[in-house]
Amino acid sequence: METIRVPVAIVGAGPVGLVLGHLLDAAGVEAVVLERRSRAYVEQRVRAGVIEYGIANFLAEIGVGERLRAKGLVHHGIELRFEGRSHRVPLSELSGGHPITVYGQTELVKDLNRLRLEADRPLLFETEVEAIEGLGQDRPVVVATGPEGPVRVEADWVVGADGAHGVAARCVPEGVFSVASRTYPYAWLGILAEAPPATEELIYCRHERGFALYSMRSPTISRLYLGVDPSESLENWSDDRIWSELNARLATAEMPTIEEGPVVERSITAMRSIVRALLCYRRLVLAGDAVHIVPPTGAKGMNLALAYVRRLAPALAAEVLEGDGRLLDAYSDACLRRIWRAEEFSTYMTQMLHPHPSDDFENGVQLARLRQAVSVRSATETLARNYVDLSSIDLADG
Ligand code: RFL
Ligand code: PHB
Repeated sequence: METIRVPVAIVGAGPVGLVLGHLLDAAGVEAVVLERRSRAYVEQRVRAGVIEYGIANFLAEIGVGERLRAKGLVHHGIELRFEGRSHRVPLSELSGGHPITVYGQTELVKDLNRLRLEADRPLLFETEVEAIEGLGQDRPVVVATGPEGPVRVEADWVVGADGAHGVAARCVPEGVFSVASRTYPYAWLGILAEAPPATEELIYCRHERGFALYSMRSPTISRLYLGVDPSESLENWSDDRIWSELNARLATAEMPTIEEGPVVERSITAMRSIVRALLCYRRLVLAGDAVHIVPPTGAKGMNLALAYVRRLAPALAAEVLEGDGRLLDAYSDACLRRIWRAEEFSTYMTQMLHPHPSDDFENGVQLARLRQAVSVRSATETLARNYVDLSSIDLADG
């Protein structure tokens, strides 16, 4: 059995675990990152596309902005499309000149992996964590299995950055923290297509047939989503059916058809919200999707997680290097405020854009909200500022 002794063990090499590892490294704190999947798998797992203004700057500041700046698509607006008409939300104009960057999570993960491996810092792929033992003691033990057999990591602190289905949160005894959640009656069928985007900016579309989102990854790759019933199965969706449904929902007089191309990836993701009310339990800290899930309509999940990981690194460093736990003590409360703001915005966007087949009241309210969002300046501005950078709006109580 391989035994590793290290101040911090990070479970999960998603964007959160990798950014945290990088920040700890810069602060002089040694960490090991354990990832159950292969490097190739995590570098191809298609997910987020939109990076907030402040997060793009943060990534550049910490040295992972080079390819993001070179290859990321800078967008100054998004479109809301409903009742067959397009309405542009001028994001930059309404948020102090700040754009968003469209850059795939796959690319960011590639950048972060490369950085860590080039710096010769431990990143163990195909190493699945099965349990975290002795959480109440000074040195918890991470029990895992890697390609060569069992691995045991004795750490001062363990960070569960292992996503929505990870093991870390399950190691906390039941009843220690409450979990607030909501399941939405929608799912997204997402495709990646080898087709040049037919539009320069993202289109969020509410159509009587359902939601649609037109996004992209590069000048030659489109990323499109259809709102579908959560019970839908991919088998029912041939390429022809997907394109014809996208066309039916997105078409307008100015854009009668969309550019089609080979579909290279497809998946269905059910929508839900989850908030765990505590981020630290003894010597375990949870971060990212391990703590919260937001529906993807606001493009907030990864942005939210990275926004507070920048707080977690100095808090852990103060604890590990100086035995000063004050920052870590304040960590849960500060993050939870931000998490609830992201839930609020994501819920607002989700509920406004997904029609209900048989609820005329809900549909009427949605359309009234959409009309307000595009015609009342203060409403458009609030949407724009929240979309571009959640932290650009200061709330009275911080
Ligand atoms: P991740 O990315 O899920 O990474 C967790 C990692 O932990 C590993 N793991 C384990 N490793 C070892 N042992 C175990 N027992 C393990 N269990 C799990 C997993 O293999 C994985 O590599 O979580 P992290 O780092 O917290 O990052 C969260 C983000 O991935 C997520 O919030 C975003 O993808 C959400 N999201 C979006 N966020 C945005 O900010 N902007 C967007 O535009 C955006 N679009 C989206 C999205 C998520 C989507 N889906 C598929 C849920 C669009 C979609 C469709
Ligand atoms: C994406 O490009 O994958 C994307 C864009 C906007 C969202 C969610 C996902 O709200």
